[in-house]
Amino acid sequence: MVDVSAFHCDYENKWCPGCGNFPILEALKQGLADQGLVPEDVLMISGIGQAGKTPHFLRCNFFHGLHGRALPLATGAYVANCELPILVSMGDGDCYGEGGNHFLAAIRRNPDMTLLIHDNRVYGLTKGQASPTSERGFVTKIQPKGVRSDPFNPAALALSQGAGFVARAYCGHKEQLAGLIGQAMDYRGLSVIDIMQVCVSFNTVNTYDWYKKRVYDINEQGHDTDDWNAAMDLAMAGGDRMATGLFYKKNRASFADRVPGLADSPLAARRYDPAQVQALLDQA
Ligand SMILES: Cc1ncc(C[n+]2csc(CCOP(=O)(O)OP(=O)(O)O)c2C)c(N)n1
Ligand code: SF4
Repeated sequence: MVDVSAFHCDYENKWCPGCGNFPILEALKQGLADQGLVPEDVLMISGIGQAGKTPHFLRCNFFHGLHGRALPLATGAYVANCELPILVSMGDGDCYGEGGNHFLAAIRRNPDMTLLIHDNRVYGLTKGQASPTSERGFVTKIQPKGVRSDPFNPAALALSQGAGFVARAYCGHKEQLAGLIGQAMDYRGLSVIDIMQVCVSFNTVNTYDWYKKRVYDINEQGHDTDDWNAAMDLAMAGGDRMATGLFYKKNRASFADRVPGLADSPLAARRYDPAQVQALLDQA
């Protein structure tokens, strides 16, 4: 068993005290340690935002890319070495706004990686603009009369597009999140975990108290994770009860299963053979 402290990193952390990113980071370390992984074997890719800083505070290999672009970067790393455990850390603005089309493409391609979306329903890093998951009416400095658009429903969208592993978690329930991260890493294909995260500085609506009254664990209540219709009902349910847990799991061909060149061994493990390259050039 790997100790959680193996993933500890001393880099100075400037997240606000009380930020929901802290328990997510702790759950992440726990989930990785439970997998028996060591930092040298883990790759995390992120984009821009408070959530995008997560790998700075985790001992692991990481690449911090552009806003919204973590998924294509991670897909590139996966194509190079489809045996690497890859995690992607994004904010709701990063994943569903700037990177929305990459989210759709990743569901279609189904690369084997774990996507963690820290969904605080606001743009934290840029000081509080509305995000795609902000509730209609949510007031911000640049939306003083409230957001006019309807919020995006991540779990429902992922389910509707055929994602094979769809979960929703809450930052205040670390044990549950660590368990979901473990299950996501065991799944072969894209696993999506939308994590409801508190932003204590710029979202005074969706607070710890607000969530505490609403969240419940569907897996403790015997939800059937094979049942797509039941999963969709849970994802769509509004009101005062907010479902968390693994909504849906189904085996799908991963990206490596679909591309014959990746089936035998990862590209990174193959020897460069200049003669083969020359032969291809000669044929061109
Ligand atoms: C192409 C581009 N557009 C806009 C920005 C400015 N920007 C930086 S972070 C961010 C939003 C961050 O919000 P979110 O992804 O929800 O993450 P959080 O900070 O809340 O964790 C924006 C708009 C940028 N860096 N690059
Ligand atoms: S602004 Fe919000 S998301 Fe960013 S560190 Fe502070 S509490 Fe966390």
